[in-house]
Amino acid sequence: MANSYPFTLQALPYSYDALSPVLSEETLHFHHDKHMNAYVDNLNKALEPCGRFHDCTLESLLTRLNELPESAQTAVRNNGGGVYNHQLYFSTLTSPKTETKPSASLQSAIDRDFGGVDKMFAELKKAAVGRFGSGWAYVVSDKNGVLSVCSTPNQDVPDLSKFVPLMTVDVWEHAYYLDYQNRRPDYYDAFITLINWDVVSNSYENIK
Ligand code: MN3
Repeated sequence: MANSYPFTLQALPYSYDALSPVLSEETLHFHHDKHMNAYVDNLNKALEPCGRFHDCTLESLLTRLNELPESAQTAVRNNGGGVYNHQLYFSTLTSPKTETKPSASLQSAIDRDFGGVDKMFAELKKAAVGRFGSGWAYVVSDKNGVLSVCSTPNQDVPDLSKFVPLMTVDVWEHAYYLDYQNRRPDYYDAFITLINWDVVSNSYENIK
């Protein structure tokens, strides 16, 4: 998609039934076509009167929120964050039948910083399940390739001037309610089988 105003809804890089049975076709239609689409539309509406910012990338807008007109700041934070988070979320998933694994350098960073993939996923689970209300949990890398887990409320994003988010779990109920109702831990356990390590490894390789 164009990475500046007007933003467009990025198509899913797989079919709507590709993540089934972990996430149903129905969930993907609602989540992508309705929820994510609304963030795109509302981001464009908020930016429409802010001509000076029409060439800015999404990442740049989200790291310079306080430079925007005050009347647009909250809407860009919420909806720009919503677009950023959902792009990351959907683009780093693949069918549970597809076998991918971390690249050698990502694997060694995971071993060094977490003590292995299982421990990384356990820490990410704590952040995802422990997030009160709606929000996100991430595995991020700093600019030196050091990995950590963090979480944000609402549609906030990690500090993009310091961190590159590599993968994320959407813990808004709209992401899982049709398939898991209130069982967020079950959603998490199934969700991590969808991670597309090829995409995640590629974004890690591009940091250094
Ligand atoms: Mn969502």
